[in-house]
Amino acid sequence: MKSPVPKIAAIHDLSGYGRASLTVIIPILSTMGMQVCPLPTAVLSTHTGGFEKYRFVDFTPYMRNFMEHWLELKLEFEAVYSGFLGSAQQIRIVSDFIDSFAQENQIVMVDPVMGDDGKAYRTVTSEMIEGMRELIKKAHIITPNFTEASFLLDSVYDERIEQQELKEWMLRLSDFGPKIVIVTSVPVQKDINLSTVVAYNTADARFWKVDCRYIPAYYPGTGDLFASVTLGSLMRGDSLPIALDRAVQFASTSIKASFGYDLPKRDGVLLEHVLNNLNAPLTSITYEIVDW
Ligand code: PXL
Repeated sequence: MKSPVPKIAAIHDLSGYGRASLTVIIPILSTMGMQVCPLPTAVLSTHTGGFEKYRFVDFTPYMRNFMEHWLELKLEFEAVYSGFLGSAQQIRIVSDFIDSFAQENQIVMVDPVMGDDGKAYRTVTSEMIEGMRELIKKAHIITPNFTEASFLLDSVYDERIEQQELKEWMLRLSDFGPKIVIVTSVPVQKDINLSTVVAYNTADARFWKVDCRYIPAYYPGTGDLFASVTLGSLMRGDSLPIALDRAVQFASTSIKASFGYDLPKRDGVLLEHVLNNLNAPLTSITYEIVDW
């Protein structure tokens, strides 16, 4: 019998402290009614955003073996979702995972985590960027931020990007293959306190955007938070703009719930205070259709 609870294979690292990657993804998608099955890429004592001397175990040597066990068990996943990957080899493993577990009506979401604010993370090499360009060909949905989009396209990161060029970026990203392209942290020229999430759906050739007021605090893990809420919402049957709206509002609520406390940013957002919002109806809809 088919389970009423959809299964999601989540290929991400497990950082024991600090609320990022799996420790954000699992509670969010569980609260939204989905079973998360983690295939860890690495196990860390803490995430790397603000902690020194973190301990790190690379899980690459075990990933294929674990994947083979799941194949032996004939496990089926309604979604495959990958995020931060530590090496070009890991990117190839994710690519093989997607091929091995492909099934009809499955959602493959690749969050090509590689950098932020125009800069690549320390672990990212040009071979990995090339590998990510190959991996996104197999995804249905990609969620790069503005920095990662510039890396994938080999285009210059420029916060003063014009609308026409942004549209071109979205189309060029969709040319890689994904049906839905979502670019986060897109700068808004007229207002430095604003950034926007822009999405393109090839199915109906429509563009959407949701504005996000900038909150002066950087919390690690908010990218994972945004992508997992978007995935959960789409899997529950929400439309793309509603899923984006829910994800932006949840990210904003999470940051506001945390900002009033004098706690280290590296601890992440106080997710436990806001998880229940994921099952509440959206009380205001802020998305816009973009007429380019
Ligand atoms: O996607 C956030 C993330 C994932 N994995 C590790 C991290 C971070 C953010 O700092 O350090 C190990």
